Amino acid sequence: MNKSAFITGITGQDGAYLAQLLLSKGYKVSGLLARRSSDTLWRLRHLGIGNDVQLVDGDITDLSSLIRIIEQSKADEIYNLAAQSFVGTSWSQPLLTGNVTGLGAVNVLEAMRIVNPTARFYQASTSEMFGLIQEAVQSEQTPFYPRSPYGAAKLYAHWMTVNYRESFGLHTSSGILFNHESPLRGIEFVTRKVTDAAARIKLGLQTELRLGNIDVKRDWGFAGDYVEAMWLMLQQERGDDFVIATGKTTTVREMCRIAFDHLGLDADKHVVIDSALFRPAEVDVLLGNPGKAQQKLGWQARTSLQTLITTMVDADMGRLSK
Ligand code: NAP
Ligand code: G4F
Repeated sequence: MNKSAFITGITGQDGAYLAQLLLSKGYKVSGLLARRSSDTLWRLRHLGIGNDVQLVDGDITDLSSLIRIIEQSKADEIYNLAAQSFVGTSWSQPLLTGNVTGLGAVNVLEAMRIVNPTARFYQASTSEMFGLIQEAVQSEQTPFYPRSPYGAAKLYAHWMTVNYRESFGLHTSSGILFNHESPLRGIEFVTRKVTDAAARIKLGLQTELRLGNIDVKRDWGFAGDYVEAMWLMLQQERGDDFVIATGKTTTVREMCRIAFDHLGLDADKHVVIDSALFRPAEVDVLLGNPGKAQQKLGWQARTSLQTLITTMVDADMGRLSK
């Protein structure tokens, strides 16, 4: 019999790629659809899977809807990707972020424990939990030091995932994923903001790009590679925690240069530093060690930053030229 999976956050970047991957493996895929006034199904349509997944109304902050949905779905695998995932917004909406990103994960864990305890659970943890880094290269052993309400909410969800594994013997795994991007990335995140702006400047639709701190460094990979790691974690005999990263780090400044160069533009002529876009506390550098994932899951990142960013620029050029 085919396996079934339930994804919270299915309308987001990772949810769409994960749904596509699971469908390609023959899974029956359902996902949580939080009611919104604007169109949130564009990513699933973009991947051509809008009609292949079953969407169920509910909200991650509503335990009763999750109990009903998880009971009905009888899923073998539950992926919790739903979150208020934009770090910048977490300072202006700390309580919402705590509710959705932190407590929301525990709602899913609790619903699973009550009505489907044999399912396997994936939690979308994050390198933001390392925050003010305590080691130059971050691994599963590196102590956490979150620097934003988002990072703190994710850390709570992370420890609850570990706690449900140790307290109740549930098969729960936590993927500590470093930044991953794609043409389906939300426009508020810096890579997509840059690739969209470079395309607009090339097409004469705008002249400048306003950014905050461009000296920060991130370990950026491709979302399509990273959802494979999520799936691999749930195929292991036991739940565990894994860092998922490329092992390379690059400044925002250099990432901009790649995007602008690709279109024959000079980033220095268009980027304007805007102090209003600096964050109250910054995560200056992230660099992950994916050694455990490579050894135990056989996973490694396949897409270079150059390929990732130029693909995103091309996708934005295509969208805007239409
Ligand atoms: P994303 O594009 O922002 O997607 C977030 C998803 O959560 C969307 O489907 C959104 O629904 C849903 N959501 C938000 N509030 C909800 C609520 N109250 N109830 C139900 N659903 C809700 O994020 P992503 O980049 O795909 O990331 C997926 C997960 O991985 C997130 O938890 C993120 O924090 C985490 N993560 C991401 C990265 C990264 O670099 N991308 C790295 C580490 C960890 P709508 O579409 O309706 O808004
Ligand atoms: O693209 P960002 O907004 O991503 P950030 O804050 O690293 O968070 C992303 O990755 C996390 C994993 O580490 C996820 F957990 C999280 O959900 C999200 O997907 O910003 C990257 C860096 C930051 O240091 C930011 O200060 O870029 C800097 N930056 C400089 N100017 C900017 C801008 N970021 C944004 N969004 N917009 C700017 O104008």
